[in-house]
Amino acid sequence: MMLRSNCVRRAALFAALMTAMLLQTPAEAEQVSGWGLLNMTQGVTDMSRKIYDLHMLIFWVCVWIALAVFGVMIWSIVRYRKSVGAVADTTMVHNTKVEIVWTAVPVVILIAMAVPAAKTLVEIEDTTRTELTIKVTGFQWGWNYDYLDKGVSFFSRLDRNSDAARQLGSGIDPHGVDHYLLNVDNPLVVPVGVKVRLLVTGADVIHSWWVPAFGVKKDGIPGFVNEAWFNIDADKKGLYRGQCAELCGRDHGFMPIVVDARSKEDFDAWLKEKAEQQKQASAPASATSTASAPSPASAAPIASAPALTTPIARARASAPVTLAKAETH
Ligand SMILES: [Cu+2]
Repeated sequence: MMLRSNCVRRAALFAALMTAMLLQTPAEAEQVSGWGLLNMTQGVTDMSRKIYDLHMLIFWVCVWIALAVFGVMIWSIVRYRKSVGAVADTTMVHNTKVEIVWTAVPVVILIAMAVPAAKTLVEIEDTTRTELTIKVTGFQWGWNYDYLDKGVSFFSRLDRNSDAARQLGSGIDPHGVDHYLLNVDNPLVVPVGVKVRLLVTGADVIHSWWVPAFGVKKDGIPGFVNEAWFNIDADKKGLYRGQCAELCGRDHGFMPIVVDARSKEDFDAWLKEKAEQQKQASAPASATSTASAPSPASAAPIASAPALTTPIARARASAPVTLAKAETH
């Protein structure tokens, strides 16, 4: 009887502590140094912040359940040990009330967690009202980006400096390479403040397009088209980095993702220029003689040779382009 009343008192104390800690978490959630580095990023989209908040909510629920269960367990083991003459309280064995309580409480906790989780999942899957659609195709080992109905398509692969440094016996110190293994030749360019829809697929094996700052990680599976979307905060222009998140073969670790988020105006200008370049490049051979000349970072280095049909072949023939733009986030 005494054990039961003690348990109830301590359970109430833990519940009060849980509530207090849950209220404290938003301040801690903003940490971006020290222990905060171990946590997932809050990202630069409304959705990524919602995912982060959900993650923190579930995290603290789990932490406090663990503390309550292990706390009561350890305290009971020490307080009621045989060496101090404790006698087992058998009133709780096969006790119907207790059975009901410890079945109902976890069910209530699970339902309480399922509600915000389902709400967030539904939002993640809501690809309606998008303004721009980009088809993302994973290749061994790189990404092809198609701006649907915009006449722009290009291949994005590991930048040449990283590629050179990673070769066995290259003699190049990776520490001296800017964003070693995290840079690409042609970043995906998108506008900020616009809901962008991605159609993600794979051309050979399963890949996964993952950019943590957007809260997007979507598998690219051959024969399937998966949807994802993001809407970058209007004031969060800059470069965002990601990687393939599905073990896809030998060079899986060498197919990074770089997204160049620009203002709507800059993006429109870039898209127009890129479309024009690619239109010229795909014109009859006589008209393409100038298209393969070294191009600036924003220019289209692909499709200069009509005979190169696969994205990889086109990418290999393209001029190296290095990201010169400073990161702004
Ligand atoms: Cu991959």
